[in-house]
Amino acid sequence: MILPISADLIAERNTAHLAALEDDYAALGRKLARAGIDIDAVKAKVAQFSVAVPSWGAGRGGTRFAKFPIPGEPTNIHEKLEDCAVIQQLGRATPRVSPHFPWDKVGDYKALREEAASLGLGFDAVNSNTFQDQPGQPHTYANGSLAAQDAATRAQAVEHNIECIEIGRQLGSTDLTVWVGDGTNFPGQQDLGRSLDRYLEAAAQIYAVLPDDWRMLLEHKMFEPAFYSTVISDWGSSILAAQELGPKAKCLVDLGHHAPNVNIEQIVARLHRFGKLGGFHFNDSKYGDDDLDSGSINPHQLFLVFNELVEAELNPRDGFNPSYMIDQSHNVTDPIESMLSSAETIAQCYAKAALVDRAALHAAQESNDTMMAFQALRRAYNTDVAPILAMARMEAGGAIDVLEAFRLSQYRSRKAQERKAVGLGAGIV
Ligand code: RM4
Ligand code: MN
Ligand code: MN
Repeated sequence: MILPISADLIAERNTAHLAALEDDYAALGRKLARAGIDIDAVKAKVAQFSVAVPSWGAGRGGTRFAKFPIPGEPTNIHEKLEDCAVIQQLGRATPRVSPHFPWDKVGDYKALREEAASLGLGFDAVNSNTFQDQPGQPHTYANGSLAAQDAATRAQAVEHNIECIEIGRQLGSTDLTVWVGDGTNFPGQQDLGRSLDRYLEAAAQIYAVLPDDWRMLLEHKMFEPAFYSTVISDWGSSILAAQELGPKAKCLVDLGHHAPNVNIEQIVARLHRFGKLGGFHFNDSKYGDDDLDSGSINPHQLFLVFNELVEAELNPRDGFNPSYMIDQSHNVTDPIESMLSSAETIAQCYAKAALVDRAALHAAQESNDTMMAFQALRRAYNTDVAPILAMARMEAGGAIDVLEAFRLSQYRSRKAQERKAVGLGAGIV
C-alpha cells in the first residue's frame, strides 16, 4: 500500500511530540484513575470508533452565490479518494468514504473498490442524487423526484436509486442514503398528503429491491431547496415512512436539517427507542443547514448527541449500528484540514460521552437530583481528552499533530502542480 504522506515525516514529527504526549497521557490517566476509569480502556474504545467522510467533502464547497476553488483541489473521484486517504492516514478515524452518484460515476466499480483498498479505504453508504438534473436526462426534477406528480419522473428517480444499490454492491456498501429535495415553495403548490403518498409508493419500489443485508436510510430535512414544505421534513415524517417501508428502512439525522434550537439529542433518543436510528450526519450550524465544521459552533450539543448515542450503544435495540458520516461544506478552508479537525472533534465528543459516569448519572436521575445528574455530564464534558485521541492515533500509525504533519507534507501544493484547475461556479459541491 502506497499512502500519500511520507511515513518518515509522520514518524519524525511523532518522535518530536512523544515525550510531551506521554506526559499528558500519564497525567490524564492518573486523574481518570481517581474516578475509577481506566484510561487504556477508553483509548481502546476510541481506537475502534470511526466516521465516514463524504467524497464530495474533499472538494471546496460553495454557496448559491459563489464557489472559490483552491489550487490542487480534487476534480474526480480518484483524486477525492487520494485526499480521503490523507485524512485516514494522518487521523486514523475515517477509514470509509461515502460516495454520491452520479457525481462519482466511473466505468469500472470493481477497479474503484480496489483503488480505494490500495489507499487503505473502503466504501460507506451510497448516496443517490435526484435533486439535480444531469445532462441528457429525460425527465426533470424541477417539480420533485420520488414525490413528483409525473409518473415517468418518479420512475426515473426509482431507477436511479436502484442503480445506486447496484453500484454500492460492487463497492462493498450495505446502506443506501436517500435524501430528496422534493417539496414546495408556495402554499397550495402541491397537495401535502398526496405528495407523501407518491413518495411512499416510489420509496417502496426501491425498498423492494434492497438486498437483505442492506439498509435504506431516510434523511429528513425541513427546508432547502424547497422553502415552504419538504416531503420528508422532520423525524416524525421520517420514522412514519421508515415504519411503513419495513425493518430495513431506518432514519438518518443530519445535524443541520432542523428548525433552530430543536433538541436533536432527544430526537436521537426517540428514534433509538423505536429501533429506527440508522445514521447520523455530522456538521455544525448557526442558522440552518450551514454545513460548518463539526463542533465549531456548538460543541456541547455534539457532546449531548454523543451522550445519547453512547446510551443507545449500551442499550442496543434492533441491532443498533448507526452509520456515522461527516457532512460538511468547506467553503473557506482546505477540505482536508477541515475533515482532519472535524474527525478529531467528533471522536473527542465520543470519548467524552464514554467518560460519563453512567451509574452516577442514572442514580441522580432516579432520585431526581437534577444538579448531580447535570454534573455527571459536566465532569465528562470538561475533561480534555485530546491525549487519549492522540495516543490512539499514533498507535494506529497516524500523526500526533495531524494539521502540522499535513502542512509540512506540502501535499496540497504538490497536488496543485499535478491536478487541473476546477471550474468556477456556485453550488453545493
Ligand atoms: C443535503 C443532505 C445530503 C447531502 C446533500 C449534498 O443537504 O445533507 O446528505 O447528500 O446535501
Ligand atoms: Mn446530510
Ligand atoms: Mn444537508
